[in-house]
Amino acid sequence: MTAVAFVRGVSSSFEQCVTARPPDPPLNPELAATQHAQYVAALERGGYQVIAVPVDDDLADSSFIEDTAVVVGTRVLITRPGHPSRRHEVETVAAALTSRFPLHRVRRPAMIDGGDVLKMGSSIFVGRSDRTNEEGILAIAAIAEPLGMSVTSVPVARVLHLKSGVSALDDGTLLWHRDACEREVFDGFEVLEVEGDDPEAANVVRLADGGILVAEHHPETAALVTGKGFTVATTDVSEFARADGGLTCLSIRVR
Ligand code: CIR
Repeated sequence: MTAVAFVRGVSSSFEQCVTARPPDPPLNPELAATQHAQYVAALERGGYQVIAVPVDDDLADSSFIEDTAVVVGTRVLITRPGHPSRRHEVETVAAALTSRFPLHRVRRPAMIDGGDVLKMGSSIFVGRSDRTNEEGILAIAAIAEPLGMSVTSVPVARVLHLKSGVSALDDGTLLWHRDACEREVFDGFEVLEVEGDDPEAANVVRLADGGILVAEHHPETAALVTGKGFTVATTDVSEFARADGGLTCLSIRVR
């Protein structure tokens, strides 16, 4: 099967993104759009067929498409994002996915952001965070467990999403920053600790060709991942980082 990545271009209202702290200087939609195009090119070089979901200029955060849908095996769960301002993002994404996947829906009071969902082979770790609640985690379990996958709820308190500080290099190896969650959650997996003060340094994208895409502003991560024998590509996503997003947030990947 061809590996596919769904992306959504940058809204002209990008400077209104939800952020923990007001960005200074304000977010720059033009710079973000340039970086987004480079990110898409990096996905394509890494073997993904990229499918663009239509841009919506009223939805500031909509380029963080990962939060709107979770792919579990052959099924897709359309989320109910944890931040109310982001709930309208899902319909256009659902319309783009519906011809390819059976879609499942999450009902109130469940909330899920895809940024909280980390897949490692048949193990799925889901952050219980400000954006994802227990009902949301149960909704993922309801579609994953019948497929033979396990779902583990992971308390997340110091970062926005679980994957703000953890991500997979392959099905058995992950990058982890101490602010994301307890390390013991991943007993049985090889855990590479990312040091330093920025948990997002542990957020990387697995490319379809087995390479790893790393944010250009985290050269220490690139060195760590290269040292483990992975081929590393880099791209500049600094403007998205200022909007509290990482590399994974900008696509929904199906490998
Ligand atoms: C938000 O706060 O929802 C956005 N500004 C950032 C979302 C980042 N998404 C992700 O980590 N999956």
